[in-house]
Amino acid sequence: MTYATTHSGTTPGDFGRELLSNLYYQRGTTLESASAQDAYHSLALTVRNRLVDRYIRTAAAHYQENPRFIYYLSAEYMLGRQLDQNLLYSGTQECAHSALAALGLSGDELDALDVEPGLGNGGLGRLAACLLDAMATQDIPAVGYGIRYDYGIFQQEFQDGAQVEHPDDWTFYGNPWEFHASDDQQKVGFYGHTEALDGVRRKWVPGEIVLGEPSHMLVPGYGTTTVNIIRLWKARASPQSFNLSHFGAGQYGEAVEEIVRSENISKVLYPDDSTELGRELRLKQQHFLVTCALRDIVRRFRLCNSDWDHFADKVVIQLNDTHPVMAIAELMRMLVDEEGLDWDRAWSITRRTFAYTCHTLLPEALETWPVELMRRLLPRHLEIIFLINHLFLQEVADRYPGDDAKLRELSIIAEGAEQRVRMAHLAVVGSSAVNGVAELHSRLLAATTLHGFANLWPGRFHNVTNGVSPRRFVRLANPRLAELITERLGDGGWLTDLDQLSRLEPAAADPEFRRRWREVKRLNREDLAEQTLATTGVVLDPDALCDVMIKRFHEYKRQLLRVLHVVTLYHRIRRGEVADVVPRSIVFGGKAAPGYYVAKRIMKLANRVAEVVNADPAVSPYLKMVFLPDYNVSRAQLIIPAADLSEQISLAGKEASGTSNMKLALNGALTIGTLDGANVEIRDRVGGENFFLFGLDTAEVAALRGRGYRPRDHYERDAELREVVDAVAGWDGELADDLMHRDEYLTLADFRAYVDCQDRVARAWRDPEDWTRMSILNTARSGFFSADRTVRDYCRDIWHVTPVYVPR
Ligand code: 8GP
Repeated sequence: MTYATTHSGTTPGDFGRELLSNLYYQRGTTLESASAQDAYHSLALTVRNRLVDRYIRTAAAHYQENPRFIYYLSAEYMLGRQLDQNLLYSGTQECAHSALAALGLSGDELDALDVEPGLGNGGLGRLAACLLDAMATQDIPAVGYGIRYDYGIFQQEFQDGAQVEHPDDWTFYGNPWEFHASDDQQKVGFYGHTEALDGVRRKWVPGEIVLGEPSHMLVPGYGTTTVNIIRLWKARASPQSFNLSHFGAGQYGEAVEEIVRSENISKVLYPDDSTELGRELRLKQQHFLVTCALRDIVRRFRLCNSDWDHFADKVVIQLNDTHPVMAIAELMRMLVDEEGLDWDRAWSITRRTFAYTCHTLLPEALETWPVELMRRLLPRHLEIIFLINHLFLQEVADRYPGDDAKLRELSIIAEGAEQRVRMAHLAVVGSSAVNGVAELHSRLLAATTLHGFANLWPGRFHNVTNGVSPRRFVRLANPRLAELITERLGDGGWLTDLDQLSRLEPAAADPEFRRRWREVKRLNREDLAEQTLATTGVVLDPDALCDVMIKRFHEYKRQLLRVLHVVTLYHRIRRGEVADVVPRSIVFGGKAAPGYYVAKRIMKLANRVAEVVNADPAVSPYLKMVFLPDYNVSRAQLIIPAADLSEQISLAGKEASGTSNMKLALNGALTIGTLDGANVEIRDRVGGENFFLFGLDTAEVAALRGRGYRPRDHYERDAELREVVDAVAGWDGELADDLMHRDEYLTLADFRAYVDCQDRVARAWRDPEDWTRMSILNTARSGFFSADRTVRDYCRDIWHVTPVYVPR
């Protein structure tokens, strides 16, 4: 198999010698006495070295060219495992394989030691990783900025069906992919007070200083020389923080108190914000990230530039949701207070520099911070935000004279019992571009959530439909499919030009190709069955329809609707009504936020139903259900290639985009879904006849709510639904009660359409030739959902950057 890669010329002999040298000089050992960790770290370093050459050349080319850079600021990145990626991207997969064999090392054993970085949580974090991958692949000069969390989101385990969270100490044995730069620290202030300087300028005197210590990981492009970086910041206390006299007095806790307080800032991703202290910690994290990132961006700008008026020509700062939005106030503070620019000039630079991506439509997901908390923690930033708001509201008043309601609607400060800073409003006011992440989402944002702003500045609003990395989610996740596609299309060029997949369309009519396609799916289902058995003890039938729902647990995503359908099938099978039943493996994956009580109940219900279904000998030949714990990128890479059916069943108008829908369609799964998020665009592209559509659309949802939704009516009207809800009541009365009386996400309203649609799925599955044809067409028509296209859209509409080619 040959794929376009940039590195050539390494022989297994060279590779093996370098590995031994790394073992000797970096781990201080020899092959005879090396532990598995020694061997893994040496392998990782050998691969990493291949990328370092390219990184140095990339940095040199960027220095020479002085291009416009994209600085991507994100609270999370779900990078996925690095070893398989970096072997592929450095073109050393095969020679590493031979070298390891020659040294008597097991590649699989070492691969198992490669730990997925715990820097991300969900869709927004994985999107950030896909975009970094695509930017490097498209030769776009870019740096990702994030926090180097000590503990990732959490490791999920089930006890008695309930989610139990364990700390994810992802760097316990060290992280060979990371370069530390402990001499390049930044100082980050908190608390304190402000003092008058001249005019609007003021001096902030922080009450506490924490150090930000950077490290970076390499982000290689595929099929090109470019290697970008992601720079991560870890909070450190100054060496003086250790209290020697307390320690001497045996007060060991007090001795390290200050260190612990400082270093808690980068301890965990999304600390629980149900307490006052938790909320303060989250705001601290946000300020910590943006301060470190901005100082670094300014340092980089100054390497080749001196005039602030060129800043926005050289710097684009993309805000990934609202978590990094404090950067707007911090840049203003740096420019006005520290650099002495006048306000208007600083504001013009700031506004031209930032762009903001919104990832939600749920009003409750739009962050706001209490003014009082901000006043205490970041007094100068609050003053700046008030001034930005004051000037902005003058603009609004000029545009809508006498319209106080408009001022209240758009103000960055929400009034009420407690004043709060609306971060999304600050983001829109302080950016030159705002985008949603799918066509429907962008349209709804402009029509509802950010309606007033879209009227004020229509030109500022864009859509950039999300995309996924075909390297990660086809080539690495599904090598069998990648090989089959490559065989048909001629070479690996499709991996960087995914529209080429359309050339597979004629193959859908070729019986031999369909047979091979089915064979790949079947082998992938066998792999999944093997792993499922090993991790959960549940036996899956590799010939059964593999029906997957993989995503964060959230009520709006409606995992509960999925469970209701499983119970429906269970009842039918028990009654012997199997006309519309085909053998299925129901696969769930996903975590719930630790404090999200209802999501956790739904999860527990799913596990309970799985137990009942799997234990019933009359049912299990038709139905198996498994909840794979600890869903992450690695699990996604296992599940997606095996999937036949992709469950995208959120209530219309709630899912911003979804990206597992894209990954699954790209791997030949058919979607059962509502007209929500990017499902709409997937269906437009793959064709309505190759997509199982059901349910209310956004207009119907609004109309139903307008009439007054009464879930109980559905219960009373539909005997099968009644039976299902009654069964749920037996397992979890609270959930059943909520469904009957509130049902915020219209689960009962969509139940019948969903179940009928699932019956259509079963009938379609009975015709393997036609199913395979549809599956191939889903892949062939999903080229649009490449993250490369997403990056090209950002470049064209928002960033206005061009690639910088790095010589080989
Ligand atoms: C997600 C959206 O829910 C999903 O529809 C979209 O595909 C994805 O972002 C990428 O655009 N949003 C989040 O992950 C999110 O809001 N996370 C919150 C924890 C911040």
